[in-house]
Amino acid sequence: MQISPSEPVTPRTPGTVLVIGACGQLGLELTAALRQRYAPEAVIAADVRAPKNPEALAGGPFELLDVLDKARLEALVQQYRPVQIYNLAALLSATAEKDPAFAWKLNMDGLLNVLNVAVQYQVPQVYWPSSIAVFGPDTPREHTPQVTIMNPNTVYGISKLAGEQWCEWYHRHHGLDVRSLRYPGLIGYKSLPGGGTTDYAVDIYHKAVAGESFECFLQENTYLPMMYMPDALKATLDLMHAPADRIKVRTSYNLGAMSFSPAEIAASIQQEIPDFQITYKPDGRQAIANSWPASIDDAAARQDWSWAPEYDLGKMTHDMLAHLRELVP
Ligand code: AKB
Repeated sequence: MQISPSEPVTPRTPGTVLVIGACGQLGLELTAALRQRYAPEAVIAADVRAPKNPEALAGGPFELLDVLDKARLEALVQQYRPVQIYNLAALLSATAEKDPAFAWKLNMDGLLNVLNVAVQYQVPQVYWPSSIAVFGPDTPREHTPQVTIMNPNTVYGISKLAGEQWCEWYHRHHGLDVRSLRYPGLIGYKSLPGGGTTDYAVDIYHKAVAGESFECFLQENTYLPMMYMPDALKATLDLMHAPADRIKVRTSYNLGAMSFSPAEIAASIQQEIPDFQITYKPDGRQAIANSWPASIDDAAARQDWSWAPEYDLGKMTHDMLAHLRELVP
């Protein structure tokens, strides 16, 4: 693949950052965290649609961008000269199974467009999220190692595994400083996920605070790796700010925090809301969950750039419920 850097390269505005997929669950919160860290106007939020709640991204610039539209992506990179691009645009696991062709196109071509434009315009750093979905039914389920048998059996997982290999390839062949994390299920109160298998662990808190019972689409004993959003934001920013010589993994780092089942998250909610009830009605997402790890070994991240999570299930539940109660009086 031939990619030639464009000439001449104009000077960059220091600190300009482009976040693609800024209206998604992670995008909204990462954009806010980056705007807190840098000047708000230096963080360009971009998405294929404007945010449903305009307040959510009101602190800085917003640009419409379909990551599949190469010309528009290039124009924005020429205009803003970002020093970092975060490409978060993707279809998640459950949605991807319903539209495999589009999921592959968005998840793969979107990443390649970003990697190519970053090489062409000498963008110093790229971030791209991978997922526990890169693992499959042949993978050891407990304390899944960084390097192990993978064989994902979902479209989302296949696209994430291929994407990881592309990131490594661009680093090796073009010297691109592209970094990545294999996120577990992410849980936050500020934004809703969409189309994932781990999403039940967000919805359950909303139902609990609304005084409703929750029907879970996974069986009560299905353990999955999970993480509270503040830890995910900290991990992402710590990874991106670590010195390059500390980044030994150029595919994607395993990242762990906690692991629980639907029965355990329900019990932790019942500590604070004793009347809360959960019922179980597994659907097609059960098969996806069964193919994923139950817990993650993230020793490489801990060793290379000092990763350490702050939240366990009890601490997360307490914080989630407190914040959601403020939002839903
Ligand atoms: C999903 O459930 O699809 C995502 C993921 C684990 O990557 N939350």
